[in-house]
Amino acid sequence: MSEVRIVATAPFADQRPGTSGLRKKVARFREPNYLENFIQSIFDSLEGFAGKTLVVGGDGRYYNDRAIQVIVRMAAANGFGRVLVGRGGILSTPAASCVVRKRGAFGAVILSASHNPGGPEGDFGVKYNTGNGGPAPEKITEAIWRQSERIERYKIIDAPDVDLAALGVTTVGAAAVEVFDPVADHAELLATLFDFEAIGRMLRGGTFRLHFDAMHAVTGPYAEEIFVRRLGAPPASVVAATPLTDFGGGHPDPNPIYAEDLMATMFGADAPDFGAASDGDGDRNMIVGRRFVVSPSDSLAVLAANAHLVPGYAKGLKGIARSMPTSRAADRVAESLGVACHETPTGWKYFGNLLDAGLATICGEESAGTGADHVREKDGLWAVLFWLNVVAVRGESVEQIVRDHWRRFGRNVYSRHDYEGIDGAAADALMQSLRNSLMTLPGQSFDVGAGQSLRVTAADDFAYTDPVDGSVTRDQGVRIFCDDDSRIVVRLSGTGTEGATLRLYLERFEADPDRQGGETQSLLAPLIALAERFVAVRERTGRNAPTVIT
Ligand code: VG1
Ligand code: CO
Repeated sequence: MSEVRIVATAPFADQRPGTSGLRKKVARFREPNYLENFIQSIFDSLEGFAGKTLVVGGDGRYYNDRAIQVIVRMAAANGFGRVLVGRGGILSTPAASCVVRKRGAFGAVILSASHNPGGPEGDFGVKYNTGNGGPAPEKITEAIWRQSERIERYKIIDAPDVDLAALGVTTVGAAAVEVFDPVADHAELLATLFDFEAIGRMLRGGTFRLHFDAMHAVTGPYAEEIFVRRLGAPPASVVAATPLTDFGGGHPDPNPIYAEDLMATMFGADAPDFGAASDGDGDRNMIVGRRFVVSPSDSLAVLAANAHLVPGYAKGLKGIARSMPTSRAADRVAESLGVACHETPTGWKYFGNLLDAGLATICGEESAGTGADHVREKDGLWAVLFWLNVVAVRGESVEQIVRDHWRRFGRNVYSRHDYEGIDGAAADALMQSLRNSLMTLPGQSFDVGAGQSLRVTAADDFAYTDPVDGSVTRDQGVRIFCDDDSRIVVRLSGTGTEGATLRLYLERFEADPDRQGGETQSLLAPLIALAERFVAVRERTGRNAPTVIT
């Protein structure tokens, strides 16, 4: 039997996980020992996995296959008894979460940089999920980082590559390595939650047309199985369905800028009825009606308000949870349902405890992530099926459903402005100066043009106390509230690999149905002007306009 080899190594100074795992350029990950160090640091931060099962898979991006071979050999060397690998190395993030739960695995290593571009010049990423199927909580990610700073050796077994193309079990050292179908378990789970009869009738009926764009990322095989094979939609309903190592050169981030093909189709002549896309690792979703983009924050609220129409949620919701920058549209729904709406820092890892404790059923983020307690990750196809289920039952268009929601609950007009790739030092200085000004803002009134003024009622840096384990997370983004119930949020991204990305989140409530139909950026213009005054993006970064507006 092959021997465990102990390899001497030295720490890398940049292995602290961000919002969702460790993300770096592929070139960095390919440096000798870089991947090995991080994987060993994960294993060294965990206890009690001897003989247990580890799930491994990724979004199919460049270096996925090589990294999997290394991780399998390291898992075996470190004493895992069984390693489950998705065929072809493919496993969407929600499917990984599903498999961990279904097979009672100890945890999962998911290889993805999610919405970041891929290819030899692109990004790569590694995240660790625990036995509940969810992203490792901060306690663990910080332990991994500390371990990475003092690592001296890693363990690996020399063994031939596992054939990832063939289903079946082989052995590496003392571990059984099982290559399994990455799609089946997840598709089966989703089928238990939604009315596949009603959705299937709609998709096969010949009048309603679905257009799902997998953006050459991981969801293609899942979408084909679910929409085409199980629900009977015409094969042409799913496009860009083959996962490519560089996502076809695209940016697998489903928003109106990067999902340009989807936008062109949904805003073109003879547009389909329903458009959707997902991201690199299949956990995000974008919903587009005919010539109508649904804001992700609205999407969360609409799904919660219509959950009673969906079999898996007909008995009611235990609660709703949203990340802090996500609009408060969901809070209004929670209030009308008589359940709590929890507000967490950005990143899915904060939802795990709430879901495990039964404090929330549905969760969402403004970055186009929605999901529920069927897994412990956001789930792109879950959201698309949920929407299709609601459309099938209500027999209304996406646009009608959203406009009706606004009339009923009011509209939380919402937008995010991203400034990507700005200078890191300038970004830090901007945040520091903003934080320094927080104490002085409340009570001040500001002229925002057109004879209007806004008064700041409160300003802080968001901190979160987990209601389940009491852990406290600070400095999660600056919030500025105004007297018309509007809000400005500013934070730096924790998923980028080059420079800094500044995210500016703008939200204003509009109760008047006659004014709800306006264009988002014009409705937010006074708030945008105010934000520029506080944040001074132009002056501090030299940028005149955001790179991405969602
Ligand atoms: C972004 C989003 C956040 C999301 C995270 C991971 O983080 O804002 O809502 O949870 O990406 O999503 P940040 O720190 O860049 O703002 V995914 O689908 O890229 O794993
Ligand atoms: Co993702």
